Amino acid sequence: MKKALITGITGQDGSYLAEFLLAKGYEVHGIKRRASLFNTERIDHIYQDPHAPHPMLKLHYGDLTDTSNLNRILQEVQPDEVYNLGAQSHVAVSFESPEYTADVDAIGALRLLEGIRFLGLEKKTRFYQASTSELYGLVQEIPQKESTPFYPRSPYAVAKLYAYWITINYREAYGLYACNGILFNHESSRRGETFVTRKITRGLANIAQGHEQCLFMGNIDALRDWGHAKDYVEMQWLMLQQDKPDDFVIATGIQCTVREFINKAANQLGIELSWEGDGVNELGRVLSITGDNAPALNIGDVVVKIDPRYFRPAEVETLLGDPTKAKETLGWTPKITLDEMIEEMVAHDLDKAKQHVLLKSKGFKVSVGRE
Ligand code: NDP
Ligand code: GDR
Repeated sequence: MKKALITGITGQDGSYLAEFLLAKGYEVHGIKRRASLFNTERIDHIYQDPHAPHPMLKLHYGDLTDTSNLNRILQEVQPDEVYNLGAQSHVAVSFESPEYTADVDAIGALRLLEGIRFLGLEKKTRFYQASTSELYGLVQEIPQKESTPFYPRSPYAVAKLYAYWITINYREAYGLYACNGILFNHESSRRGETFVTRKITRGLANIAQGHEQCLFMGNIDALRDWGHAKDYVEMQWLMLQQDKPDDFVIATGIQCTVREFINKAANQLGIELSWEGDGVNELGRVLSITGDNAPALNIGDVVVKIDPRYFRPAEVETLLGDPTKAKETLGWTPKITLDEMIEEMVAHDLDKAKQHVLLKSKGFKVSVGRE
């Protein structure tokens, strides 16, 4: 039986990967952070009682900023595979907390690699690093592939650049089986609420049901290549099952703007939007409504506005990946389309919004969360 250690198991990808590995018969260990509130919502459905005879999912308290803690967990678990998914993963937040982001996202990767080496696990333990399309930043070539030069545009991307190269360095210097997955944006109904796709599906569902009035957005002309997280974690595993370690771009090869994403999500709710103004003073207004998912809205209501607060000090305008190498070498292809993913996300958030309506109607207090 193989053992896997996942950092970031409580995050979007960590939860899907843990599910995937458990289904493959792995003993899965995950590092969770101590928080003042429970933070295991995404993995509650696969939680196993530690008092049970042979739990296949085990959680350890830890933090990527804590070297001795990571070394102790590595020593205890002796993992066959380490998936380093833990990160301060929000690009905009990295401009507010650049030093912390560097500590977790750059030096965190080093701590794990050095731990593997220090404990003499370099022949046993395979290492996956969650690299990112943000490395391409100010784009030098479209579409972006493994050989496209990097030009990071945020403290997050610069930190991830260090993690990318230190992973390659440990592979070359110490013969470690270590890989970078250069993943383009991937989403799901488990996506954090402040990333743009989830902000849109959740915001529009809440507006349609009367919990919020308006969606305040930043640069809606940004172009992204969006896939589904469930498809992408399979590739993370595949990368560690090859004869030799390598780095791969994982993407759909299709891009659209944030504005198009908003239109598609609105359409799922039966709402058609019209747009007025330019990218800075733009408004999204309700043009038509069909079906009964938007009882709180009327024709002509403004549901999207631009708020300069959400513009970034340096933006990544366009990302489009070329996943040819992953398709040819790993036999990987994404299965879930953008439209199917948006349908899933909107259905999930509409369901939540309707639950809130019900709770409110019975006099219960409902917290919608604040960005
Ligand atoms: P999430 O933000 O959903 O999850 C991040 C995880 O990292 C959470 O479990 C979080 O814990 C944990 N974490 C944060 N800080 C620390 C820390 N100091 N020590 C230990 N753990 C920490 O990210 P995703 O699941 O979307 O992404 C997974 C990885 O892939 C990240 O490294 C991200 O940068 C990278 N990536 C993501 C892409 C995407 O589109 N989703 C694309 C390319 C790369 P907690 O739950 O307590 O906050
Ligand atoms: P990104 O994802 O920065 O690509 O990083 P995000 O969803 O935050 O932004 C995508 C694009 O949308 C624009 N945008 C907004 N973004 C947010 N969050 N909120 C807004 O209101 C808003 N309005 C417009 C952004 O400017 C940007 O252009 C994600 C993360 O998961 C990283 O960890 C990962 O490495 C990359 O994807 C690939």
